[in-house]
Amino acid sequence: MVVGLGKSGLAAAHFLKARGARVTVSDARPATLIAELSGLLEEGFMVEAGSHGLLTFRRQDLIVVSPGVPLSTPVLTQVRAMGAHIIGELELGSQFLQGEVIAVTGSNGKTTTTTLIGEILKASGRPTLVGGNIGRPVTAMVDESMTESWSVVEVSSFQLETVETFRPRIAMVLNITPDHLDRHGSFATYAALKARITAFQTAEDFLILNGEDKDTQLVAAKTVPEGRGAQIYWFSTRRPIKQGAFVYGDSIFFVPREGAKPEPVMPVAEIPLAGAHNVENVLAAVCAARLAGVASETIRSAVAAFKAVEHRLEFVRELGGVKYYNDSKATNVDATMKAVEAFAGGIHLILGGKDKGSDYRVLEPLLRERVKTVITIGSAAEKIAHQLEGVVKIEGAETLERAVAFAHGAAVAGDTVLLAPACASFDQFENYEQRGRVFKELVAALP
Ligand code: UMA
Repeated sequence: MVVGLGKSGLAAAHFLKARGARVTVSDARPATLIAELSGLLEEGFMVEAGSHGLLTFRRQDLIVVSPGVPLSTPVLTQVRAMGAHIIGELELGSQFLQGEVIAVTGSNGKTTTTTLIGEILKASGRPTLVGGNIGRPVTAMVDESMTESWSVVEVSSFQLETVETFRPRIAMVLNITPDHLDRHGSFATYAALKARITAFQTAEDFLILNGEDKDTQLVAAKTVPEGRGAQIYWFSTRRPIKQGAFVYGDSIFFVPREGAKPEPVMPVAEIPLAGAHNVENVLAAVCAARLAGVASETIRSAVAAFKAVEHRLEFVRELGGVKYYNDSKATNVDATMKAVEAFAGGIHLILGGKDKGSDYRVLEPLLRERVKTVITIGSAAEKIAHQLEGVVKIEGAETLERAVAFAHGAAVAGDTVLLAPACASFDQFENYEQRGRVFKELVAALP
């Protein structure tokens, strides 16, 4: 049984069928909205559309859920109580993936870091696959994997909810800040889910953690006490550390094991990405690549040649001295803070979309310091305006189109117009990518 017919569900269903399983797929969307429906029926899948029925879910040997389907979905709670075996698409795929796995989680920076590690490994000549939450389901990577492969897998909290053996050779937690609280209920549950990335690692494996983030330090506590956890490597932009990667003076260093001499890797100035958070992402990637045996010179040239990933603090255009940046991937408050921190001041910030139970008041000091206007869009607009009342000038634009038009009128030479909305996009867009593309089109069309 496969639940959800998005990218993950479709990949998992075909993966299972190719291995001889009799597969039923179930999606809450009505049949008329499932474009693949007739094709699936023709291929011999049983399909349930419009709801998840208990009868369909009972007596299945295995239930594979898509990341977007919470374990708390009533039908899953019911069949779990009856003893059903439920795993996620990542768990399924990882059981069959050949070669070594590097798994990247964290609240922010996952996609950039995953892509960067992929580029470094490719530059070193290793057969490299990149997938997971970044967009290519793990079950779709399996056939291409070989014993010599390195798979770099971006992993979300949604996927970690349903792992039961997932054991990456190298795992990392970049940072843990509040996100997806609407799904997970509390920050504690969300942070505990992130820690599951190391739950099945052993002393032969490596865990890379952010040495400046107290919640990721708690992840270390999860792996160490039993004495059978992964070997921990830290990264820090602020201080030399005993084992891992750090910035000292103008350069990045790596210490392969406690007591060893720090190896110089590259000057910080050669990192071609904006924002201090990207230095952290590079440090994490340096750690992973060195642990995978890639030479420092290869890492240095691959990092220097790296281009910002689309929708992540992506420079769009300069018009009349005003710079426009697309950070549509900033779908939570912490990501927005990092985006704002990348600019000294004069920011017109477009905020809003679908609220995820976030507290926007934490933005207050940064808004006071660097932001001229907050321009709100989407269904979260009212909550944002209410929470930030009196902090900064707020303009309610409702749509992205009006927000861009307003920003264009208000900004003067030297200012920055930044889309870093701190919210999901689903109230007005298909996904954050579409939101980012619409923003870029609107900006490109400005006279
Ligand atoms: N559905 C049900 N029942 C439900 C809920 C959903 O049937 O109770 C159905 C929907 O009708 C839809 C399907 O499930 O047809 C969607 O499944 P999905 O939400 O898992 O989406 P996929 O297309 O399979 O994409 C997922 C990830 N999406 C989510 O985690 C929400 C993609 O991450 C990922 O790229 C893809 O698998 C491949 O691994 C996106 C994401 O937003 C980028 N991730 C979150 C984030 O990064 O913040 C975690």
